[in-house]
Amino acid sequence: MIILHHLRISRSSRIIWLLEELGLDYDLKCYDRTPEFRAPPELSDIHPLGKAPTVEVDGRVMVESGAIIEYLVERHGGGRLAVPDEERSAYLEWLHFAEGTLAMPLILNSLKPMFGGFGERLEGFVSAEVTKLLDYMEAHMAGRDWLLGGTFSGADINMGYLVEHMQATGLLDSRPNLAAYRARLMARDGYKKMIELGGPLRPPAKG
Ligand SMILES: N[C@@H](CCC(=O)N[C@@H](CS)C(=O)NCC(=O)O)C(=O)O
Repeated sequence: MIILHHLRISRSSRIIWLLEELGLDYDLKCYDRTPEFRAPPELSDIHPLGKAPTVEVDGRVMVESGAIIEYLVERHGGGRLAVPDEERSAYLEWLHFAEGTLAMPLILNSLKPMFGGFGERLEGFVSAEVTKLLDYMEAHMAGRDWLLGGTFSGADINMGYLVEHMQATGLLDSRPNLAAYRARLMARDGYKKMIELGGPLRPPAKG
């Protein structure tokens, strides 16, 4: 049995979505964030990093969303979300772009209020980087439904969580292709199930 350790309001929601799209049985264990918005100590009992997602599968404890998505699709997907050979290199590129390049500046940018803003040099670095990456994605999504074009894949699931950070920080207001992509992601049954089982992807906006 696959066990998913899910931290509420976090990236691990992605793996709920993936497991639902793959139609797999799994055991979902949910954890709440601490008042400091960190993972609780119990997650460190499962894996020393104490991060989410953490998945127990095939006798191993696995971390890193991109690796988990790649492994579950290939070993347990039974053909679901399989990517045609000719799209494989683009698939791997987008799957790993999400966490390898995009996540760090994007999430830093959305956590900025939590830190009371950044100094001038960090602010300049993060905002220039976020603008470059999102403009690149906006141009890529022109005329495409999904990251690979017509094929919905695990790369879209990895990206979906980050698209929510884009939305929450107003970055989609001037990027219609990415805004339409978000609407397509949200219309999927697996996305809806993810929210139903795992809760929201972002903390509620302060009124
Ligand atoms: N690159 C990793 C990042 C994992 C990660 O940083 N997860 C966050 C949740 S969004 C976490 O566990 N934060 C809680 C903490 O570090 O205390 C992945 O994609 O799985």
